[in-house]
Amino acid sequence: MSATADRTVRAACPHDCPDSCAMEIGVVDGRAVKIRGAADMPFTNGALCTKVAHYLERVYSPQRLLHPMKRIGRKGEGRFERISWDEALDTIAARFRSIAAEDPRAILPYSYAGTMGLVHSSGMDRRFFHRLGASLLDRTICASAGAYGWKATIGASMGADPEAVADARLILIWGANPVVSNLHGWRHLQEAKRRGARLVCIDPWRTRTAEKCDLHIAPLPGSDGALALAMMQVLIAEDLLDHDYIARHTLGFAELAEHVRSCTPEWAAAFTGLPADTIRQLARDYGAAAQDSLIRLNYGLNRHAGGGMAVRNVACLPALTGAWRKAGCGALLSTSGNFPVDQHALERPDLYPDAQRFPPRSVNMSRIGHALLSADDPPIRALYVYNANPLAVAPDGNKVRAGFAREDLFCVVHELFQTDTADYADILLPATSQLEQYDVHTAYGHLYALANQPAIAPLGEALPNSEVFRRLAQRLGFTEAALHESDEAIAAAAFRTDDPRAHGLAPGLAERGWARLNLPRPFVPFAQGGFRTPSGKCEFHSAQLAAQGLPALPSWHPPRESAATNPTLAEHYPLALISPPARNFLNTSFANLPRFLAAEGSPKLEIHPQDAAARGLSDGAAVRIHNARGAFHARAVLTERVRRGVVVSPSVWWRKLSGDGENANAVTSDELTDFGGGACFYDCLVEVSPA
Ligand SMILES: Nc1nc2c(c(=O)[nH]1)N[C@H]1C(S)=C(S)[C@@H](COP(=O)(O)OP(=O)(O)OC[C@H]3O[C@@H](n4cnc5c(=O)[nH]c(N)nc54)[C@H](O)[C@@H]3O)O[C@H]1N2
Ligand SMILES: Nc1nc2c(c(=O)[nH]1)N[C@H]1C(S)=C(S)[C@@H](COP(=O)(O)OP(=O)(O)OC[C@H]3O[C@@H](n4cnc5c(=O)[nH]c(N)nc54)[C@H](O)[C@@H]3O)O[C@H]1N2
Ligand SMILES: [Mo]
Repeated sequence: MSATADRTVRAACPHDCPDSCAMEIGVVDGRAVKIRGAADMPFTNGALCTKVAHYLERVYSPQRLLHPMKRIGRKGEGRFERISWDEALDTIAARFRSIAAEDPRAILPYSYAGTMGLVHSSGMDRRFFHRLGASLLDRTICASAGAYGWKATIGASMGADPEAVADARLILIWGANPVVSNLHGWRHLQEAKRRGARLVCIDPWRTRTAEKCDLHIAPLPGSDGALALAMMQVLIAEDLLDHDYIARHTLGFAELAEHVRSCTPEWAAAFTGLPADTIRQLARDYGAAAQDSLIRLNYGLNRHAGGGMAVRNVACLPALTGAWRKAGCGALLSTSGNFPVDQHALERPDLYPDAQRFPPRSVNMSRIGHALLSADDPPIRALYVYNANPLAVAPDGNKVRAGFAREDLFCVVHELFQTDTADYADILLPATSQLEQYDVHTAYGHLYALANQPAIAPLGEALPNSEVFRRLAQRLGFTEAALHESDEAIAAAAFRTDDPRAHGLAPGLAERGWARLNLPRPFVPFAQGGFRTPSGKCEFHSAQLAAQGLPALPSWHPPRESAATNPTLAEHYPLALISPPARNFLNTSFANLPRFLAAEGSPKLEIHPQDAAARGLSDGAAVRIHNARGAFHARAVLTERVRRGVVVSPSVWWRKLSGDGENANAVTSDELTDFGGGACFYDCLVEVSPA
């Protein structure tokens, strides 16, 4: 580190990103002065992304919340007055105690991945709410549909080794934008390209990633399920198959072949908006690459009504060609299932007090507006938000705002910043940043665990999540030892030490802050089958899905909102809106800091010049994007990066920093996906008008 640093601290990037970087923090006189990617950690490779390279601006931002506060204005107004931690915690404990006396399920925790650390996102917090008997939160806002579709087919969140992909010869980057949202994974994909691999990007939007690929195929949003079915049809009809792999390691091939017989490229053309020849050629190229192909999926294609099935259909492809046989080939969505996390030890669901009297209840986080406004029994009377900014990120934002505005709702928000959600808090608590807390991390885009040592003392009166729950547990008289363990003790129990994959993790984490799972290198998980499904095979036919009343075979589940599948709606709202990650924001994190706001400028809407002309819109014009659920404003960017009929608004903006108090979630729907109860952010028809 720099010559002036007193010491260098090993840290881990806490953010919700596949790359989970190892970091080194240089500290002088108790102040962090330097941050860089760990040079010795192979996946991080000494580099950080454009956001986290400037993480110290976030840590030391003058916008940081530094002491507890209570609301003095109206809900949403954002006016607060400083109080002591004692007053804040006494107030929360008193409210929780009185509500819990009637029915603890009227209390709801709301959290997602502000930090991905196990201690501060699925440790003491979960223990506390389990012990309280609060409603459970179904954490569906990002990946649950795709994860479910993958799991039904492959059995666990496992796939190709991200560090071995340079050996693939054909790479389909499908519903993913690694240049923006998986930068360190992109390095390996680029290496494949340098070695002669052909890269094909499948994305309705011509992203930075698409620009760098050899071919960009732009299907209509939500049509991937049909595209993958048609690819299967061609592979089977033209016998571009690995019969040996299919016979040994798959289940239901005969039914699949029969089932997809009519799913020709001509059939899929109508849904995907792609020429049948393009689809047929893609399938032939994929078949010709045989075992040397990789599909790098991310979650873009899972944010649609049929998102679970779309991922399932794509996940079937490598078993047909036998691509799972080769290192770095097959497919990759998430690596998270490789980590032997001891969820029970971390979360302690057994602490739930009285399941007889109060049968556990789950609330789906993707429908938080609905949940707060409905007359469910019991209604939600108190909400504790941490690691999340639902006012800005949850779908159907007007409903969400109406729910949070309920005068009778007691709302606690624990945050680093006064977010849109914080404005609705009754009690607003200051949270520590990653540099001020201890944690351990898994990853979903590589195979290394990470440890994060605190580099500096907490700023102001900020406290980590775990400490607030320990103090609340104390006040509520919860005496169980699990509610008073240190962060280090929680972390020490995070991995199942009896699992061979965890062998050697602890010393590696302690010595240098990262350690690869004890897996072969390269890790080729399904070379000899061994899928984690009930049959141990890649399940083209899933009895599990059938038992739940879902289609057993890969099927076409159309978008809820599209011109082809909902023409009546499309008469009023003809344009399909997607609102994927902006390069300089991380969900809404970083989206309040001057550097990143300056880089993004203002909310934008990319629209095809012909769609713009039809509406009298010129480049740079202020536009109103609207449907029956709501409206938001942006500047029009006329570009052929989007095809006709599709518009793109890079996200997620803070509502109060966007100019009109709204963002793209003003128009998104809180209907759920086919599998896993996921959010349908990109299944959204709108109209665009001059503002
Ligand atoms: N810079 C940055 N990085 C991030 C994030 C961020 O906000 N900013 N967010 C993090 C998080 S939480 C996540 S979950 C990941 C997300 O990372 P990704 O999964 O890569 O991002 P997505 O929003 O899911 O969208 C990926 C691509 O899918 C495309 N897409 C949208 N609809 C469809 C469709 O129907 N079919 C196909 N084929 N493509 C479609 C979008 O245009 C987009 O380019 O990234 C993480 N990394
Ligand atoms: N329109 C649209 N909406 C989307 C998406 C999209 O692509 N388009 N993407 C969706 C996706 S993939 C996701 S994952 C969600 C993300 O939604 P969220 O997980 O809510 O992500 P953020 O908006 O980054 O908010 C996280 C908050 O946690 C806070 N935080 C960070 N660390 C800590 C900590 O240690 N303690 C506490 N108490 N707080 C902390 C941060 O300051 C930040 O305000 O958004 C979804 N919403
Ligand atoms: Mo996400």
